[in-house]
Amino acid sequence: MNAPLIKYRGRLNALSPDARRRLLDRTGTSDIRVAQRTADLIARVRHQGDRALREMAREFDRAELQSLEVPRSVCEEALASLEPKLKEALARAARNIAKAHAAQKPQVTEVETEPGIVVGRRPDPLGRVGVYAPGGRAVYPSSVLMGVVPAKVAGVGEVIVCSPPGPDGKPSAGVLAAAALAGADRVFALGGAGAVAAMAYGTESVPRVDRIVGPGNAYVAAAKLQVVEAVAIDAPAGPSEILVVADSSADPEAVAREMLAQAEHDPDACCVTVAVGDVLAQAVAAAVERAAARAQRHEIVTRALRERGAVLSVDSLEEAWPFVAEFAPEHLLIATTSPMEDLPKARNAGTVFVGQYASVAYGDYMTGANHVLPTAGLARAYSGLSVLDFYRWTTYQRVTRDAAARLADDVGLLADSEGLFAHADAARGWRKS
Ligand code: HSO
Ligand code: ZN
Repeated sequence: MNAPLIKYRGRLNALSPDARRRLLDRTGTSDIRVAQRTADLIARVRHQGDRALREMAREFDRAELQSLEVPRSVCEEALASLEPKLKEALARAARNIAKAHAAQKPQVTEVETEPGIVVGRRPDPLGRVGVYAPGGRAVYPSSVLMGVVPAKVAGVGEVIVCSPPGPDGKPSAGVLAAAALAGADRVFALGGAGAVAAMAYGTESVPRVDRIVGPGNAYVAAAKLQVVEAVAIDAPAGPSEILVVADSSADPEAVAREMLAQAEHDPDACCVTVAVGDVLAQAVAAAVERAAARAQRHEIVTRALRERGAVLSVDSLEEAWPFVAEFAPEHLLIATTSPMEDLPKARNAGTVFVGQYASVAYGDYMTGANHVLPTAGLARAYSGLSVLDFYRWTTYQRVTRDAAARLADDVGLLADSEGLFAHADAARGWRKS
């Protein structure tokens, strides 16, 4: 007992190589039994379809499902029964998400690479998308909006939502209400690996989708990785993370609030502050300790901070940016004197909160940015969910008669050099003699 509340303290540069490695390595423990059980569940759904899904609902959710699909009227009722102020807040969030994502819509591009040769690329909305919404501790109607609204903005043909049922056979009312508000086309009372398998391969009741998005528990994450032969997925998302970069302009209490906000998501959440100067670091650590002591989700918060919390100091901001890039946080909050000047220096963050007034909570719910983001350092290469995830691209090329004649000889030469003589023939077919 009496382990310090914040696991890593002191100077960033003084962290032992081992501590630094542990702080940076947030990849999940890939449990072989989870992978095996997930594979069994997927196989059951592939072979027995709806029957397997009903059995799994009985087994895992203690739900007796009449129909796997939740009628539209039930979702509409859930929306209508929301407390009016809450409903208005959810609608405001949906509007902002729609606005922000509409601005991201991609365009057709065409370029003439040589006279008479045009190469084009056209975005096509996906035909059908599945949005997974977890049950249990992480029932987040806001996440339903983050998946469904951008898909609808992109013009996806059909958006389905899967979320595990409670014992009454229905997903949580908040999830149903958000699905109705966001304009989901169909909702299914399905959870876990079974839901992922159903969306990947299709069953009698559940249509196969082209891409599955949305976070889930370890089984959902494992299942998504196991069905990639059949369906596209989004970037794997694990426990929440925040990295705050703060200088003397930052309010330590505000920094502590941000640390607590992401810590309360998950005992495996990773919350880190890099502060300029020891005095600020001390003040932030003290504020985090006070806030943790009175946190409502005390158990989760303290476990997260004890396991992975960090408040580290640097001599100057310049020292912080290489660490930011290496850490590649899901959320980065830049609480500095000139946050807009610092923004370009911040690399590899899932999403950035510019200036201390930009609380991560605002982005989690309301600014319009997406909160489905890469974690565990995957922000090095992956981006947060956006409207682009709901398109595929078709490239095309157009060649005039004259341009064909100009291509014939060089393409023939390249084809000959690869021993592909029919290619060479096809190329030379339009030669002008
Ligand atoms: N911060 C979470 C998203 C969320 N926050 C949902 C509140 N509700 C993503 O890491
Ligand atoms: Zn959050």
